Amino acid sequence: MITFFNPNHVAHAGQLEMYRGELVPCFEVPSRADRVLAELEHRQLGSIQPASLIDGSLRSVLEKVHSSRYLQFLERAWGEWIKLAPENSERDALPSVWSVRGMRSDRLPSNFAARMGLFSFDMGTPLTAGTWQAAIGGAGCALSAANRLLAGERGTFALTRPPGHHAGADFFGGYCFINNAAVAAQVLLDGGMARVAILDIDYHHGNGTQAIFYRRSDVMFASIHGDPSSEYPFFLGYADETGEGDGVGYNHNLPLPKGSDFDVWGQALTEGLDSIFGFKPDGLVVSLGVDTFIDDPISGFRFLEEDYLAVGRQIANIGLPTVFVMEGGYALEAIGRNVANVLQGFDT
Ligand code: SP5
Ligand code: ZN
Repeated sequence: MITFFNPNHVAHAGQLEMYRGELVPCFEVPSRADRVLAELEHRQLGSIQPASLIDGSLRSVLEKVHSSRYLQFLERAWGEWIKLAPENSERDALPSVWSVRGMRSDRLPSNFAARMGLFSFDMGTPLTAGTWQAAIGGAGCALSAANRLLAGERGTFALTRPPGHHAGADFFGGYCFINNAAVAAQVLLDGGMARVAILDIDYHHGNGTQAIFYRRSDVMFASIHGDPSSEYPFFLGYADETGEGDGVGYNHNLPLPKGSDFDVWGQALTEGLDSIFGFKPDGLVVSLGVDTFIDDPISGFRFLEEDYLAVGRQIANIGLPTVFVMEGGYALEAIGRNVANVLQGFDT
């Protein structure tokens, strides 16, 4: 397993997120990636290299996954935020107003708060001084990992944060800004693969990834996650979402009740991998969240550490070149071992 890590991840370090009417410390912290990196080094699971940050092809793939006006907003947002008031440089930006059904989203407001709301869907995702640098570094990481797969590698890992699977073509949320898994999939397609599957095993439904590919037949999205009726992100991820237009039949949601353990989850994985196998893809992108862990502070599945070895083995069994992309996982003490177990299971 070759790991590409995002050397700029630490530039994104949010302070507070909204939870039950109060601002609480962010769960998505820099030490997550550092702990995974340390464990991979400790186990010597393969070469580890920083993803190169300057790559001319990055912008063109970003434009295929995200809208231009969203990318432009993200790149300039911090500068606009601190121009509003000098003391803003001390605190992160959070949205507080949104466009919902019956309101307009075609007009781009001049007001900064209005644009924060237009391009987001929750109040748990602070935008910080270094968010753009870190998020772009993550996209570069996904690009490098996908390119190495195209060069013939069997498995690669994009180790980055902030995560990506909740970010859609033109919105951030769920701690995500740029959809790294979508970037990896698009790079594989642009590099000559005819079909690519994305398997999302984060606890939370990958609403952003689903939305990006919902009307496309070249990318199948399959996801196992907490039932959105009770679990974040709530408004997408049901089993009856099967795709639209050209994309009909290429979206497969497998929601499971909060509290599910690895026995029931493993059966869903078999089902998801079966539909991916039937799609006959040339490559696989795995949105690798380990917030399915029993001790995760914000999630509800009951995985044990050794279960992640089985996850890696089962994914390896379908025999596809695979890019793993880091998503969630907030049990800091175990995050390194859980991620390393998936990659080690895949390699054995
Ligand atoms: C990538 C990813 O895993 N994003 C998850 C975003 C979840 N945001 C909502 C968090 C709600 C916090 N709930 C705290 C429950 C404490 N018992
Ligand atoms: Zn998650």
